[in-house]
Amino acid sequence: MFEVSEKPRRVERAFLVSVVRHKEEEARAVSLLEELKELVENLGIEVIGSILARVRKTYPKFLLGKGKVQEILELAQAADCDVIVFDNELTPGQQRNWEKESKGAVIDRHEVIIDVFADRAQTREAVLQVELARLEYSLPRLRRAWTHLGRQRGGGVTQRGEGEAQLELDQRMVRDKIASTKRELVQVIRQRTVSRKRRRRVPVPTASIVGYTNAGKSTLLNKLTGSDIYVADKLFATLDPTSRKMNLPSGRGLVLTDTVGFVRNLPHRLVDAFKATLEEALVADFLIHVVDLSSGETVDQMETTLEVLDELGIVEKKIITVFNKVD
Ligand SMILES: Nc1nc2c(ncn2[C@@H]2O[C@H](COP(=O)(O)OP(=O)(O)OP(=O)(O)O)[C@@H](O)[C@H]2O)c(=O)[nH]1
Ligand SMILES: [Mg+2]
Repeated sequence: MFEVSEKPRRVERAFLVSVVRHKEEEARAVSLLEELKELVENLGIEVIGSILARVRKTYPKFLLGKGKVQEILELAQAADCDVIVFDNELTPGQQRNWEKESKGAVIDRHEVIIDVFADRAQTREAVLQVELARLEYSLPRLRRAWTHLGRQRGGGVTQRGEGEAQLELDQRMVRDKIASTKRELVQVIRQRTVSRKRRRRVPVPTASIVGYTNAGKSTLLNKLTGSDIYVADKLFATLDPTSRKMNLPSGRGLVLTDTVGFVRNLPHRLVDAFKATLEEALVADFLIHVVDLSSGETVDQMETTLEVLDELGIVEKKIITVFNKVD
């Protein structure tokens, strides 16, 4: 019997890969790769090298053609890396093929983001939400040599025959675990909703602070309300919504809620998982969108935030945009 939430075996040296097919995507890919580096380093993994692979077409087996695959494997080997991280999304099959070929761990941006969230999760609700996202991510990937689930079987590629039966067993266990996690989440969310409703009985207007990760949302909340919630120069410092009351110059009160930040190519299952948390934003009277003017990616980051809000069904809410980091 194994523990589903077991921590991944420590990998320490990463080689990053970004695949671009069109010249016009290149600038964005470079900045995404920079962001991926930050995310990976946030996990305590050193980034040793990276490559922006420019290709004319992609292939189903490895995403890249044979030549490029060899080139990347040689580079990663020469740098003595124990994990290859793709900025592009890999299908479960591609991931498996890469791991077979490299005999090491191969992960993608989504897995990195889920791991960062897992690292940060503090409350029971956040822990459960991340757990759910991780389980759903792992379900089609149970055959991997390096899954979070597979490693305690020795880390070897699952043998066929016996492996197939094991796979079915694993899938059933993961499905059961998904179901029980969902049930527990419903309970936790119900409790939070009750306390929110209680708060709402007092007719104080509410606003949610939303925006790209590291934009300065928590800093703004602290400044406005004189609180000292956690602020840090790292991605996803905040995962849980925190509400604080402030007094407006007019003498009226306003309840402000800090929310989880967004990031480009945020895995859909994480958006799904955090929907409940972001509901705080859904029920607010208006939103405060904090934008980091110093990032060099301001427009892209603004668009990402608006897209995620759209995905959450928040379309007709008044938004006050705050341009931050003007210094
Ligand atoms: N230079 C400068 N830095 C700022 C400003 N506002 C916030 N910061 C810094 O930006 C970093 C991120 O701030 P946070 O308030 O944690 O950002 P956040 O949007 O809550 O980030 P997440 O919770 O990680 O999504 C911290 O190091 C802050 O000190 C600003 O106006 N100017
Ligand atoms: Mg924050």
